[in-house]
Formats: sequence, structure tokens, C-alpha cells
Amino acid sequence: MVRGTREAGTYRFMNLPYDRGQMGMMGMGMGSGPNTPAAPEQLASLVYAGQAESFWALPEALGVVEPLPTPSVTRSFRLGESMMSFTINGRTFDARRVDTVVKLDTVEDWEFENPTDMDHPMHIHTNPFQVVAADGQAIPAWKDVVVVRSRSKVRVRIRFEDFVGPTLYHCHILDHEDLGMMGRLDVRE
Ligand SMILES: [Cu+2]
Repeated sequence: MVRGTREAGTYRFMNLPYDRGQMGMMGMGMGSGPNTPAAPEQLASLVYAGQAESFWALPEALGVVEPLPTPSVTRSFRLGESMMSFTINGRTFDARRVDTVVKLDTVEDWEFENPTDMDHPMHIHTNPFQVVAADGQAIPAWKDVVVVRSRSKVRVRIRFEDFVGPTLYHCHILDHEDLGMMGRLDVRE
């Protein structure tokens, strides 16, 4: 989303460098794909004129999000890299294999541990989650992606609310998920 709140004119839409770490010698530079330029590069021009119109009144406040309650299960997901693959708990993705089974209408904590040299933005399909702060309390804001920085851990809290069936979680960097950093999650009654 781009907000046209400045002076009318022509603006550049840029792809900026982001240091997400390096794979080390074995990876031969793999993993720093075309979406991470070495220098800023222009993707498009945006031209606008006149004043923006308001289509509706904005609400005074955002909706209230309650922090998720204490989880019944805690799981660990250890992220890994090897020469030609990216892994979760040592395995690359296989659509026929069920990696994680959860029970409908329960709350779980998922801890992503990233001992690698690269950042991994982890995405969970279907159910949004809340990030758990250092004090163990969930931060009351819904997310579907969280960046797990190199050599760090992130804990998220998730409720499996109403969907039953297979779904997925994966690193949101395209080359990482294509090389295996994805798991299948089955929600069962
Ligand atoms: Cu990744």
C-alpha cells in the first residue's frame, strides 16, 4: 500500500537492499536471490496529482485484540541450512508427510530457533498468531509472518480456531521455501 500524502508529483518505487545474512562458503552465495539488490533499484514510477479523496471516515481506534491464553502445547522448530537445502527440524518439505498435528480449538506456542547465518521470515497459513514477549505474555496483535533473525529465537502463540485439514508453514523467502524450508500442518478434531 502506498499513501499519496505528499506533494503531487512523480515518485520512485524502490527495491532497497536488506542484509538478511550470508549462507557461508558452502552455499556459494545461494539464497541471496534477485529480490535483494546490492544497491537500491527502481521498480516503478508513481505519478499523482491533486488531492486524495476520502472514501469513508476512518475509525477513531483500532479493534481491541485480546492476548491469547496460556498454551496447552509448546513445539520447537529448528531452522537449518545445508549445501543445497533449507530445513525445518532437519527435514525438507514433502507434501505427503505430515510434520505437525494439532488439535482443533487449542492454543499452542511455537518456538522458531534460527541458528543459521541468515534471517528467515516465517509464515503460518490459515490461523494468525501473536508474538510472545520475553515475559511470556502474548503481544495482542495479529500477525501471519514473523522475522526470525539470524542466531535468535522467536516464540509465537497460535489458536487453531475453526479450520480442519491440511495447511502449511514456511519461510517466506521464495528460494528458501523452494529448497525445502516448509512443513505440513494438519489440524484435526
Ligand atoms: Cu528463509
